Amino acid sequence: MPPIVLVGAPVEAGAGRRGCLMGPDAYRTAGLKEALIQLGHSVSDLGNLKMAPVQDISHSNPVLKNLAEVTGWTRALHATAADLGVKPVFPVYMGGDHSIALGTVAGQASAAAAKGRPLFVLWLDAHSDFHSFETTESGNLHGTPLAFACGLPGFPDLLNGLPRHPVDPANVMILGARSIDPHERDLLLAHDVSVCDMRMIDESGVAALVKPFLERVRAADGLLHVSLDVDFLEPETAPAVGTTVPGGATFREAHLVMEMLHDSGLVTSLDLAELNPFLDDRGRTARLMVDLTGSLFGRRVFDRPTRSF
Ligand code: 6HN
Ligand code: MN
Ligand code: MN
Ligand code: MN
Repeated sequence: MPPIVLVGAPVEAGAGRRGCLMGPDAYRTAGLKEALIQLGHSVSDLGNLKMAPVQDISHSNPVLKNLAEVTGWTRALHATAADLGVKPVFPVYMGGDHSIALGTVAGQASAAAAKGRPLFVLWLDAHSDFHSFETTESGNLHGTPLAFACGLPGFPDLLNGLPRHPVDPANVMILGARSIDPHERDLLLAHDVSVCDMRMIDESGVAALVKPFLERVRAADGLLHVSLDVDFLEPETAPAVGTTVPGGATFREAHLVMEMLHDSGLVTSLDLAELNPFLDDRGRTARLMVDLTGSLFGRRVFDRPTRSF
């Protein structure tokens, strides 16, 4: 496994409530770096990125919130991800609300294009985040990053004239969905995105859903970006998020996904999104997110040499 690079993205401009800007520091306090070192990885922390709000940007939808800040963060994260994506490192983007993925996925996609390899995206979330800037009704731009990643129309020039490298919607899987707005549903159907909702998890289990997706990534020699939104999890298990929806993934379902991702060896970048430490219960959600990241990087319940029974 290449060295891990932690990137702090203290972004809250994309969310409907404040607090996600404390996310990167909560991950540091919860010992993310130390946990990964414990697993034998070499880890560096780039600290928190900075951004300049972009004033000369506008859009016809009057409900959009904090467009100047979100655009500033998108450009900063896009530049960082495009750079890290071509280096022999594994970037972990510590959000920050999910609008960080407007920049991280675009940057990783530009790096994948430079390497001539397709980028796949696994979106672990209660929501599909598949609004364009035209269709969002809340105006909270953390509801838009997956549509932007897939190259949908309806966005202003977030990348300052740099080319967008759209992720093929056929290379995306959303897992854990249980809150999809009507416009998002139309767009998801029109672009044929694979949406595995909670009912599918209930019926077949996460493993049966994740396995064929990973096989497709492997067959295509793809790179895999994982975007983990705290609200993928059941709110009783992970309360520190502003957009809770009941009926989420259990503790074990979430760990199993991470363990399978680790064993696949296919994941090349990760977002940790939507942690709102202001809403946490004695750091328990931050610690859970650190543990889940640990599972993605090789932690096992019981480590032993492989043997047959
Ligand atoms: N997230 N679909 C809702 C909206 O406001 O557009 C919720 C978005 C949630 C975004 O959780 O990252
Ligand atoms: Mn999200
Ligand atoms: Mn969500
Ligand atoms: Mn909405």
